Amino acid sequence: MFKQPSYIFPLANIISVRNASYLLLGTLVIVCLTGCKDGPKSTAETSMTDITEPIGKIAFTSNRDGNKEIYLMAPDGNHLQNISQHPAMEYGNSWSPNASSIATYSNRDGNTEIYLLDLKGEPALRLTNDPGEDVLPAISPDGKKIAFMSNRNQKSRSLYLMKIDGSQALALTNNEAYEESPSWHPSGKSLLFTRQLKEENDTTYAANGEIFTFDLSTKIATRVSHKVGYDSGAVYDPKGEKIAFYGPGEQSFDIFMMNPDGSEITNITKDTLDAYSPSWSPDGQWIAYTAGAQNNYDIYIIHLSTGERRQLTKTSIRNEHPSWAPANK
Ligand SMILES: [Ca+2]
Ligand SMILES: [Ca+2]
Ligand SMILES: [Ca+2]
Repeated sequence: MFKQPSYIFPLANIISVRNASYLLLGTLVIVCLTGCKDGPKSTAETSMTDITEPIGKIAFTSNRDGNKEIYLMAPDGNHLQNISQHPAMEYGNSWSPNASSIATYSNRDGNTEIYLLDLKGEPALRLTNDPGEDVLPAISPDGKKIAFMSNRNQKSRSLYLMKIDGSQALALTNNEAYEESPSWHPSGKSLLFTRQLKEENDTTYAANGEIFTFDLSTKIATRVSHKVGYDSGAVYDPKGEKIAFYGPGEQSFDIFMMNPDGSEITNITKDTLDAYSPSWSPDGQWIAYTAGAQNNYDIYIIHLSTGERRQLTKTSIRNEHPSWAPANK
């Protein structure tokens, strides 16, 4: 059955006014109604559109060669490439917006510093030079700045910002709370990060992690999540409409979704494996994450609307901290 398009009713009104130019338009519409025989799609055609196959590259950290390195792979697990190739530890990764480089941190020069790894083979560029632990870089959406965590203030880890060349580092937060996991809003105007809220009577190591935003214009940190246990790893979807994060679920750590105001928290993995470190695909349809137990972690992707999961790495070591490359790279 051909479903009548709604514009057939305005067309009837247009003809009744006998306006010549409108009649011409009406004729064109009628030609299309009779000549453009698209018709309804068959069931087979529509079911093929349920899943958009993932594209691009995923960077992740793995110790498969004996020390932690940054690897790239296709979102089907193929085309593995070691891009750090250094006997020291490299961990975590953040893509530049044009996908020409990846920021990571490494202890190759002693204490941890932040480096830019060039994907065309130029030597790694050291960006920080401070006796403190400088970790977890996140490149801004415009590629001009890097947010990171550091204990250079002699306190616990705090949130810092510097230019992409490592200059003009400044503290955004400065308190005794342990903070980690910075990531950017797609507008570049604010950040997400985790703050550990230690209650006075809480003797556990992990305590309560909660998701905060940091507004770069007002310099104000605002708590977003209210959830029992250590919640962290928060990342906006490419449109800034949802936040994915990890935290304790019913049986294990799971990947969760919530609105940017912290409402409507939903568990999207809900299984017995511990899941961490979500990263959105550029089209917002998939989330890459790491999952496993007891030093055996692998990279998975999950399709959000169908719940389909795929395991991309299959090793007995640690594969972690996936980061999906920006669109079309
Ligand atoms: Ca290494
Ligand atoms: Ca350092
Ligand atoms: Ca919490």
